[in-house]
Amino acid sequence: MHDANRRKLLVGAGAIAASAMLPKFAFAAPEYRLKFANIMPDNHPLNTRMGEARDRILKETGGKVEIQIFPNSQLGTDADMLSQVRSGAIDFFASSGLIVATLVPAASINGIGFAFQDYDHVWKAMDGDVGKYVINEFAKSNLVAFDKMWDNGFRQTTSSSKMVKSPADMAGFKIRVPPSPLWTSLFKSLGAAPTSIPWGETYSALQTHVADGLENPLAGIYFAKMYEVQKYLFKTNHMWDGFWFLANKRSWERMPEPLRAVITKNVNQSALQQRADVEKLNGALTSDLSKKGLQFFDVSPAPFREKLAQSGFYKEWKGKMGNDLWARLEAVTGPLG
Ligand code: X2X
Repeated sequence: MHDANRRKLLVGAGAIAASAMLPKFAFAAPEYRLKFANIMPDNHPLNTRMGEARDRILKETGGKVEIQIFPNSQLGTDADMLSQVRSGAIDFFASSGLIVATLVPAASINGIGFAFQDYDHVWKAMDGDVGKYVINEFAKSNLVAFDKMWDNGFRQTTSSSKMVKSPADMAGFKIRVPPSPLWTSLFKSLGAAPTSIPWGETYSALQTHVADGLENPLAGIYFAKMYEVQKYLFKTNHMWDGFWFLANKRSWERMPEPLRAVITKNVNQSALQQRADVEKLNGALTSDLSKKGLQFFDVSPAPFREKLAQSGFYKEWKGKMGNDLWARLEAVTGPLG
């Protein structure tokens, strides 16, 4: 089917499926109906907290601004939604920094392997000079990035068969990664055989052994039930990733400033609450996931990091990110590589 037709169909189907996610308040017809889409399940904190933001925005604008939420890849893959937000077919899109880096390369910066020790480092960088740099790069592509990133989490490695306790165990490991150059580069540098698969197709790819492994935050593994198709979890903490909340520039700027202020305030408020949710969940989910049958292993990240350094990963990505952005990151993390 022609791409544009397929997209139209998907948008139609999504609108029906998402009707349960429409706001509860009754006002006169809204002046601005805005679409927000993403790949995460509807019970992930990204969507539950955005649901709250949507309700507050509707109320505080007296019904003028109504946001419709399309979760769970209803409108297609991340790549599809990235084109939709660029064309204005949707107004808002929440995307992994690394995935949207296919358009804005600087947005890969948060995914540099083993860069962040903890959340303190993450938010210092992303709410500070690293984030400012990336937001400025988004603006050059006519995307308005909100200044508070949402949390996806620190990523762990899972497998359905193989033990992955050391870099040597990575050799030939068929691991699913999201479609993005940094993810592929990181796992190739570790000696694995990464395969890029959109999130919506990941469960079945693991089920049919198109890939044997996954790397994801605990919340992603939990809400998408990946424990049904994976057996072991290795706490590699190899990367932190979050979601940029992006707006189509034309659609954003056509709204009067006071309405934009209400949206910004409420989306950022929900982002901060969502960060707390995800951090808590990623701590609490270990026992839930164990009960579901996932077996946990603590591994030492240091040898993985050394392997990355030896393979030239840091040198390569410093070159790609440029000295300015790299220095902003190292100002928080200390020297990398
Ligand atoms: O695709 C994934 O693995 C996800 C949802 O965790 C991202 O980080 C984009």
